[in-house]
Amino acid sequence: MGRVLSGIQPSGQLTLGNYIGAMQNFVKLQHTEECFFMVVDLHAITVPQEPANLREQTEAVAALFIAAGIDPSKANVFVQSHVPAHAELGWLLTTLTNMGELERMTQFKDKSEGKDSVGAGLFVYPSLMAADILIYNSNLVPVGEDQKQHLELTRDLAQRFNFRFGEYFTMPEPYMPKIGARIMSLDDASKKMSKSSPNAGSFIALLDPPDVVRKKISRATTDSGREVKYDPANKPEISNLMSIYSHCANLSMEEIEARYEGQGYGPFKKDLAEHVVAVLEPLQARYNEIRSSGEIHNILKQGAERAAVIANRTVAEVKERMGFIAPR
Ligand code: ATP
Ligand code: LTN
Repeated sequence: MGRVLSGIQPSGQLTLGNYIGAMQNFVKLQHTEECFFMVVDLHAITVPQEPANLREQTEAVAALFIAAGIDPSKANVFVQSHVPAHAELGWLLTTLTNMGELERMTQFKDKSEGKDSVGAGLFVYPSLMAADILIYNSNLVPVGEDQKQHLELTRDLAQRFNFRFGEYFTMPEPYMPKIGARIMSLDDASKKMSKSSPNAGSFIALLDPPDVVRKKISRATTDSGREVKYDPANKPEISNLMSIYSHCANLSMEEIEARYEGQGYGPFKKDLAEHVVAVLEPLQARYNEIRSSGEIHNILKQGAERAAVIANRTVAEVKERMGFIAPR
């Protein structure tokens, strides 16, 4: 059995991109691996968050994990800040990280672009992410394509630590869906679907009501042709919608192409909306149940307790190897 860790930021409404790129794999991996799934609140505050929003979104993301099918008796679900060892290892790894490595990170470049002032936390964010992963000696990290570069840095830091202080950390690998590792915006297929987009029409939120989903899909940008064909280079908009279709209806691209041959985009979009709604409706019903029961707090408490046992052990070992003395 391997170890799996991943995190999602409570920085807005979770989208279909988060679901297809990451959460569907969380659900799959829980059956065969030892899993740790976190709401990464310490990462979310690398851009300004209103305290009331942060509180609400943290509970919402945790409840969405369960609503999406994560079984808390199989996987550990918890909040990053409830296991303070993450922040401690984050600092230790920050001291092993070079400025140049952080300057190259595309997520940092994207999120700091055009801003007058950028917090130092946003810059050192990848070292904390490396700590999240290495603290459990995780070997698999289910993420979307945008996180690949952070994973590469994590491996470099693990190697650097092992070289300087003796073999200790496991080398983690990204685990991505073959299709759908990068779901694009509905209004611009050159941009990733993002929960922090100012245009709500660009993403489908997991909690969007059915009619909103139908409207957003019917308005999604397409090319001026009429052939439903998977061709990401020449038909990026339709190919993106087909990736969503494929995940929600569990059909291959060939099956989707065959189904809409000669029919144009109208019937395709209509059916796509119904497949998305069929995935989201039961998820939303479970979400509402979990939120109103208040049971999420027990789940998070248990998850953090179990995670802390392993995380604390790692930090103690790392500090010992780096030459820190323990209190006696
Ligand atoms: P933002 O878009 O606001 O920057 P985010 O959604 O990328 O945030 P997280 O919430 O931390 O950031 O992402 C959680 C997981 O979802 C990550 O594994 C990320 O790679 C994945 N993910 C996010 N957006 C997409 C997308 N459009 N397609 C596929 N996977 C995605
Ligand atoms: N950086 C990720 C969120 C994240 C994460 C992690 C993902 C924080 N810690 C550990 C996987 C493993 C993001 O922005 N999507």
